[in-house]
Amino acid sequence: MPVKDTIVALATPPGRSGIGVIRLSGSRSLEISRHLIQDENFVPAPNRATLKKLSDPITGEILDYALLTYFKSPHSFTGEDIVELSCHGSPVLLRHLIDLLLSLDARLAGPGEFTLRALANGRLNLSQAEAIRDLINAQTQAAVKQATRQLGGELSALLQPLKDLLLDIIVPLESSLEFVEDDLPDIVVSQFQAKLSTLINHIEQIASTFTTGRLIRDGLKVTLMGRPNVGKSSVFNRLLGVDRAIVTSAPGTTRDSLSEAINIQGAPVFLTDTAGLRISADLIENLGVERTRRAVADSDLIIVVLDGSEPRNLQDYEVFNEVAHNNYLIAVNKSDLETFKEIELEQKSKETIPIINISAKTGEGFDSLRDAILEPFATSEVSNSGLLITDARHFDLLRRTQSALRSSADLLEERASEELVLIGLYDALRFLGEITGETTTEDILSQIFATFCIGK
Ligand SMILES: Nc1nc2c(ncn2[C@@H]2O[C@H](COP(=O)(O)OP(=O)(O)OP(=O)(O)O)[C@@H](O)[C@H]2O)c(=O)[nH]1
Ligand SMILES: [Mg+2]
Repeated sequence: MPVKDTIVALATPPGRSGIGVIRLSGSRSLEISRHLIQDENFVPAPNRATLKKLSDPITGEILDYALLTYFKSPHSFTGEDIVELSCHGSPVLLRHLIDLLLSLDARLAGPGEFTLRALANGRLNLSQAEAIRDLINAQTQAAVKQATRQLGGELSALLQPLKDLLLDIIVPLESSLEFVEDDLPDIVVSQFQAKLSTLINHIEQIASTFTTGRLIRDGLKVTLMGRPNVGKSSVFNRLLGVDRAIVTSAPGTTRDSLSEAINIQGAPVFLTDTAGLRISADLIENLGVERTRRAVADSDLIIVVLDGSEPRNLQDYEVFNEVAHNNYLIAVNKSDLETFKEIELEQKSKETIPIINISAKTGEGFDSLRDAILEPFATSEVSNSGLLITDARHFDLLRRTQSALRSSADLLEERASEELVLIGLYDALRFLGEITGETTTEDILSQIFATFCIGK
């Protein structure tokens, strides 16, 4: 990977803002910036902001008054020379300044390239670099907390004792390979076995946090479904806490799917209200029904809304047919009405499908509904957990570590030769190392950094 050239990118989001920060990293950062401030001899004190006039290097026209901050290698985020220009946050101005910097031979940074350079220069490890991406993308407080912990190096700290324990098995096995003529004595073998099973259990426990960790990071897609007028939009509004969707007493009010993000116990939930499911002569309504079907296909969970104040009808059964192959729960709405009846499902799967009585009008039953939404996905109270595995890559590597260790444990049990036992142990060590990036190959790195945004 070329790390010699000097890269530039907007570090703040595109759009109008109070300030916009342009960041340069590389050995020529300062030299390139000098052209914009038209002072060839400018030597800023590191880590200090200086107010400077930025001008067009050719015409001399003043473009902005900006704060220039210089971070001298190796004491910077990337480990290289960095110049940050805090300009006024006009998208037109910022684009023009970046164009000028590019014409002065800086190169536009690729996604995550600043962080990649930080990694290459040993300023952070791979799981910390991933934590920066996750922190920026975090949707809830709980996700921010997890990313910050990982950024602080907690994941690497958690894995280090495991690697040490693994080396405690590898090293004596290697030396017995060299020096011991006979088979390993039983007592030694059982010591190794005990250590291996401690390791396997520990990794199991860490990996099992992924169910909750994934939920916190990626969230859930939940779709409300039901025949017209059962109160889907009313349920949607109450879960949101604002009157977002239009509610009327006329069936067929919602024509198009409507999505909003909510937060349930720290987990981001993307909630979609849909058009009531019925076949109608109305073209727009039928298009809406098509969208409903698409939302259903794309959801982790469907909430089938029924009107508990009325008997079930054919349209309700039509809804059950639509969701038969999905993960769903049933919310029986309008529990505040006199005519409300708890439902008896004739479906054979009734024991496994949660049924919750609610009233979108009074809010009754909504706490149970929220719990029921997370139930199948969260193993523990979401916001108060310890460090969680949030990344599918990490989870996969932990699983692979486990199976490598298990195969070594089996071979040890069969008294197979030390060489064979060692293969799985070295694999396990490599997999653990890939989490923090000690043993990650170039192409995996580029895949990971492709998921970053530009300017990070
Ligand atoms: N009493 C009572 N009325 C409710 C409740 N929830 C919804 N309603 C009423 O039921 C009617 C339909 O509500 P909506 O939320 O528009 O129903 P919907 O399922 O979104 O309807 P469509 O968009 O037409 O499919 C409105 O008159 C609501 O005020 C409830 O819990 N109790
Ligand atoms: Mg509606």
